[in-house]
Amino acid sequence: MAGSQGLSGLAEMLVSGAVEVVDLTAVLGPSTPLLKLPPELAVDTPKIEIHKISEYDKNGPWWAWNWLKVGEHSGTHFDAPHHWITGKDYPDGATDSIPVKNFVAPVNVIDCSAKSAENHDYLLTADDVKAWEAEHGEIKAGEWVVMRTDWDRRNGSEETFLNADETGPHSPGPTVDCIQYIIEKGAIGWGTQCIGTDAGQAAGMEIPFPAHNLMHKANRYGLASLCNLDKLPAKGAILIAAPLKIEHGTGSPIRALALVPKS
Ligand code: 23J
Ligand code: MN
Repeated sequence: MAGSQGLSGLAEMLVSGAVEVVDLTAVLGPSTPLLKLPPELAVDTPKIEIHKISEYDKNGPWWAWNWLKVGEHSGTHFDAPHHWITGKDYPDGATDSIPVKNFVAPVNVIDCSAKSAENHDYLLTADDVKAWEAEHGEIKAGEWVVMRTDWDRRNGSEETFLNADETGPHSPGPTVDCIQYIIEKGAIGWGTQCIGTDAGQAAGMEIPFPAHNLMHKANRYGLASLCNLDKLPAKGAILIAAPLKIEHGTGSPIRALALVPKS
């Protein structure tokens, strides 16, 4: 069978290192930057807490363990369709009902790092994506599209990561027509290296938060706070991004990984 032959090839390449596993995940802890919403509009996700139960002491002499307080949309995380009002009714749109097949898929990496360094409000358009396809090849149904901005280099502090001033947060993201285009192409999801899948200024777009509104309306997914996209090829890597199976969950922190052929 073609499938088993391909998989034995992959097994060999994983063991030999011909295929590398790249970590696309930020450390999750009390200093993880979190989204700040306008207080008149919404309540924010709480700060992450890690509480020790025991560490080889009177509370547990031979073992160490912790309990966590963590919002679903914290750090490197997955957005399920159920997260947004436009996607709320899909029977397979929550963390415990999404088909697991969708957690392993090819990934297209669009490098916007230079433009995002120059303009913190840089927006990727449908025409930009088409130009990228002309150079690197078509985006196919069932594949992820992720926006490389190298924003993970700002992840050390909430201030640099959110990049807010009196006019609000400033971080790159997609336009409405960009998201409409990748949905047309059959993309399984849209990912970014910023705090959320939408640009910092996305609340003011003609469709507010288009990555959330339109992707989830189409029963598709989002990934936020991805790291190390500079280590991936434009095409050819496999993304593994599986949320915790939270009961009727809207998303979850993930350990995002990429399988990358060594060049
Ligand atoms: C809630 C409200 C607005 C946004 C978000 C969450 C996210 O970015 C998220 O983490 O899904 S923009
Ligand atoms: Mn989210």
